[in-house]
Amino acid sequence: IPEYSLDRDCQTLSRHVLQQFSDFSTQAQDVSAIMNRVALAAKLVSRRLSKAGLMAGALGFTGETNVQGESVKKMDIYANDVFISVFKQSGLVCRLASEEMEKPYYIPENCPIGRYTLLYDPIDGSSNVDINLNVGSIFSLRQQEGEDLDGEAKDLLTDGDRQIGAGYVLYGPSTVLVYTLGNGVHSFILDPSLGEFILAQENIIIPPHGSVYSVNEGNYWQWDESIRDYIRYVHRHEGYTSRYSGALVGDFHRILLQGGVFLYPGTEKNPEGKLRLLYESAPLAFLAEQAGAKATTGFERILSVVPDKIHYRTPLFIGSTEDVDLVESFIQDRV
Ligand code: AHM
Ligand code: MG
Repeated sequence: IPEYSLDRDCQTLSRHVLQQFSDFSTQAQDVSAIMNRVALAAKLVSRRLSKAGLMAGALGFTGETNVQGESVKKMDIYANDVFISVFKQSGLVCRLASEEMEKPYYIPENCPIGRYTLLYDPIDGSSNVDINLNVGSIFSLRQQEGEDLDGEAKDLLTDGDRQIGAGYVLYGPSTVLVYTLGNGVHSFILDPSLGEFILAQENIIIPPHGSVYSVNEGNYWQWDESIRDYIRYVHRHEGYTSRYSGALVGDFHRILLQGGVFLYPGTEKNPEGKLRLLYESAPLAFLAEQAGAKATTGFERILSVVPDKIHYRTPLFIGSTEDVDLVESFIQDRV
């Protein structure tokens, strides 16, 4: 039985999204319909994850390799297809672009009237999936700009300030949805008995400094000396603590609520790092800035980066302003 505290008015996600708009314009209606669809995808993925260990054929690898050169998990495909199927009938989204698909997926029946493109990472932190640890989904919403005549989606290769909405779903002990439409960052918790996302926190602000630094230190010898200098700095100063879960959504969520910094620098083998701009770094950067914090490549605001391909990667430093500034000062001092 849900026992909400009496001072909470059980605001649902759909009502909250509508209230982000001052009118009932077409855009307000479209975006709330899209957010409802994202929430439906989240519920479907959440339900599957909660039972995956009991189901035959839900976990493990498919044997395929995706466009990123990574082994594909069955759950990656399931979640990728869930987003496609919930948006197929939406009439709103004309294209979907995801980590798991080399080229965007076109929904011909929604084109050209579909006025939006959804970019997403269906399962972020896939290495956690088979061992029942937290994973996430990340999404970014863009307005269709001009026509995509050659089907190459070149119009998506623009900066992150063009996002009209972004967010993620964290599948943890509870399923949490965090979103922004450019007017603050808000979080919702799925009440499985109601099948509704209920408001948990509005206008979240990331503290200017936090004790956590979150990075895969296994890459230490592959980093640039400036990043090693920063890590040596936190090792030598009191008050820092390390947390790294292998799922960006979970690591970012901790920082959203408690402050700190997440780092995925370039390495010798992959100078651009691992994380993809359009459906991983840019949506989280939009959330970070809306929560009063920062996201950079070390040199440039993540939201200003213009990619040259859909699966473009960039180093990512994101979190509390003072902590990101400190990382940046190490990087820029070396140049
Ligand atoms: P994925 O979307 O294929 O799971 O890759 C992204 C994930 C992030 O969630 C996480 O921060 C990072 O990759 C972990 O990578 P590594 O194992 O190199 O530290
Ligand atoms: Mg990912």
